[in-house]
Amino acid sequence: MLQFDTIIIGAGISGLYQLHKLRDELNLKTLAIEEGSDIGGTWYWNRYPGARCDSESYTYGYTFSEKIYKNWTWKEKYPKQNTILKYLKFVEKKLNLRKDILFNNKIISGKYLEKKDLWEIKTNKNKIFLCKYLICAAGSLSATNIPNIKGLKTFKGKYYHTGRWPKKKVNLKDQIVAQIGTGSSGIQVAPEIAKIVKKLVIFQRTPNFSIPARNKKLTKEFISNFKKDYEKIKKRLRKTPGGHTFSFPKRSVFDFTLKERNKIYEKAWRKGSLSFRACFGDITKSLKANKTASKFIKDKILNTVNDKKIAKILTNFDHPFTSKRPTLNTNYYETFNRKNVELIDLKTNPIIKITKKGIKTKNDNYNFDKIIFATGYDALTGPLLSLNLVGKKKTKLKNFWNKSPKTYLGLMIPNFPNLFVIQGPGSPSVLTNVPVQIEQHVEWITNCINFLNIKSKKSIEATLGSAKKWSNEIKKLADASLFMKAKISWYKGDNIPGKPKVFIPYPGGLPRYRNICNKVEKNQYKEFLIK
Ligand code: N01
Repeated sequence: MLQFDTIIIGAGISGLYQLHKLRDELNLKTLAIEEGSDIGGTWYWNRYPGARCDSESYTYGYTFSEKIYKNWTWKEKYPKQNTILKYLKFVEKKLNLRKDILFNNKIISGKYLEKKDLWEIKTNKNKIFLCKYLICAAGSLSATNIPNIKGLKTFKGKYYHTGRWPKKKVNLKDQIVAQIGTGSSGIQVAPEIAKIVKKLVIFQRTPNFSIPARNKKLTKEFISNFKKDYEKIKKRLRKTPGGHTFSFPKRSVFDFTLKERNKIYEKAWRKGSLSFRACFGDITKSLKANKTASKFIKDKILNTVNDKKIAKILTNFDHPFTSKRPTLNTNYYETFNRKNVELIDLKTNPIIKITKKGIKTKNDNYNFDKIIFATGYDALTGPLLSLNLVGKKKTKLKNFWNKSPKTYLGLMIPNFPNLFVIQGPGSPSVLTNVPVQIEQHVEWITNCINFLNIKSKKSIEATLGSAKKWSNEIKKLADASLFMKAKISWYKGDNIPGKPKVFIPYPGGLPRYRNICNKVEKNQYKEFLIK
């Protein structure tokens, strides 16, 4: 049985950087195990038509190496899925990581051997490994959710989930296609495939707020400036709550007249970016202020979509803007002006079942060649639970988390010593520009393992007390935010039947979170149980 100092689960953005840090800086015998046949994580699996990142390219990537930052050239404002994959391959090559990655192996179980202070993990290819430290870098949005709709197995056509899109080209030309789900993924897929399919029927449960992306080619001057500004950008990304270059101004919606306010919204709308939510400091904090942004967006949609009935369904919002993940789009609303696109409001016309030939709703019966599930993920906890982890005293993670995920800092779990989680529940993760949070996590974990090794320690474990305090801190912050005003939100587990209904990520912003983690590190991990 092969033994390693550390095993990393996943070879996406986090797994690759973690492998580099542990192998090249701490000289640890390290292996990354990846389910896919190549690196990339999210960007390996999400090959659906239109897949693109919502963070601006020059802010989306590693900043730990000036050389890597400056030697890669982003050419578009928002990078395409395969561009990000190329970027990650470029980084992987520079750091020579591939030789320490085992591909095509999915972890099916992990057991902590208390007497040996080792993790024993098994893969679906019957490989068994031992390691002292196990690091879960499996992503926050990798456990796909295909809703359990009656009859799916009887469907004679093909169906796909956006997050597990096949490598082989999916032929959609002249096909009659159903798309279920209108979140970030669905909003990107629809305009792309509407151009090639014979007919596209979009099933919407809840309308989402979406801002135009206004993607464009970057000018030579812009490219040269962001490379020159490397240090400045790196610092900036660490200072803002979301790890983007924009932060929230002090100015309130109510410091301005309606005309002035709309001018500010209009400018941001024309620019196109997630920074629309930062037009004013109170949009994400006060319902009254938020309503002005929601109304602005609603009016824009009503003015774009020709059919008034469809426009109404698309703007029948049941949650404040930003209480769910805001999305960016390229011609999403314009897509509903096409003759080959239909919108079904699942609120009034729900799906009864999937049939051999298509989908039966309360009012209609549809035939489809293909069904696309853009139905999201069992976010944050799903990837960890799928590993079937068993910690100290035979504690199963599934049981330990049956009422809520319990972590300290989102980084470690009581009863699961020497298991570190990157981007896990209880960390800012999905509320941030992800690579910025990933770098912070990887660097914290590396420093912690280095500390333990220098001090010749056997194990580190989060205490139940600190996990409890951390959950309370998350609850307090979430309760004071607009996030809890969303009726169905994957941030609080509403999208998965049976999932505990608690706010999952840490909503206090990256700088505050980073400070807490830094203090813990400076304090030599006193809050943890170290043996
Ligand atoms: O998933 P989602 P996603 N019956 O959960 C609907 C990141 N991301 O893959 O709103 C019918 O947001 C569900 O309806 P409702 C980003 O962080 C980033 O789109 O729950 N419908 C919703 O419309 C994002 O937030 C990028 O009522 C059902 C949709 O399916 C996260 O990934 C691109 C249903 C799911 O939306 C997830 O985005 C893509 C059911 N049973 C993703 N169950 C970029 O950076 C769910 N739905 C561009």
